[in-house]
Amino acid sequence: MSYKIHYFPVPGRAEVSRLCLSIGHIPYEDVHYTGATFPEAKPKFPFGQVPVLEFPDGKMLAQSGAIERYTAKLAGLYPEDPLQAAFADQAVFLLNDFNDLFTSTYNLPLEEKVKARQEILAGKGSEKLKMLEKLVASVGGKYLAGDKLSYADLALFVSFSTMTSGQYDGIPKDLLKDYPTLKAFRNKIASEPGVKAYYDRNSEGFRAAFKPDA
Ligand SMILES: N[C@@H](CCC(=O)N[C@@H](CS)C(=O)NCC(=O)O)C(=O)O
Repeated sequence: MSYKIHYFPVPGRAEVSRLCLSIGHIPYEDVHYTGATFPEAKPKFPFGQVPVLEFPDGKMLAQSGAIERYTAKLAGLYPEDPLQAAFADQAVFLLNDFNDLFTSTYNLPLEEKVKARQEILAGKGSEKLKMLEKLVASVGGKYLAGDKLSYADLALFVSFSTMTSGQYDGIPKDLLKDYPTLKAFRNKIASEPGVKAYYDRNSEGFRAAFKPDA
């Protein structure tokens, strides 16, 4: 009996938690859904959405942010020092502000989606990217909270690998060309042994963009 992560077969909102469990050598199983199989499973989840972490005893935890923090704590990837923990959370909440800008674009028809995303990137999106770049530069491009890897580093890595995968209409693969510190940071986290090992095992689909040299 091990943990189960219920989600779709994409990185998305489950990937940071998968990475935490994997880096922490905590056994878990991925349970994947498709558009066709999800509706039948939906009612069994606490809030009708995924990701959901299922415990060996059948208990279920929803909300990606809660699952990330829980799995990070299990794996030693959530700082024990309260201030460092707050700095890790601060980075993740700023990243969420950036990611949330795109939420309203997901279900738009292609042409409108591309236009909306380009407008976001030209405006509020670039403001947030500049802030994220400044934040990463302020820690000397090392780790976001203290002197070791935390779930916040993984969160930035996952978001920027996803965004530069070429799979998001309207978001260019060279999104980070004007943000060299963010780009170097993404590459550095991709090269962390536990992260690299995960993508050596899981390189299907757009996870090719999660490699150090992508
Ligand atoms: N705030 C939630 C949002 C979860 C969410 O939007 N899940 C989507 C997939 S990314 C979902 O389950 N969609 C199917 C549905 O709502 O029926 C979280 O971060 O976990």
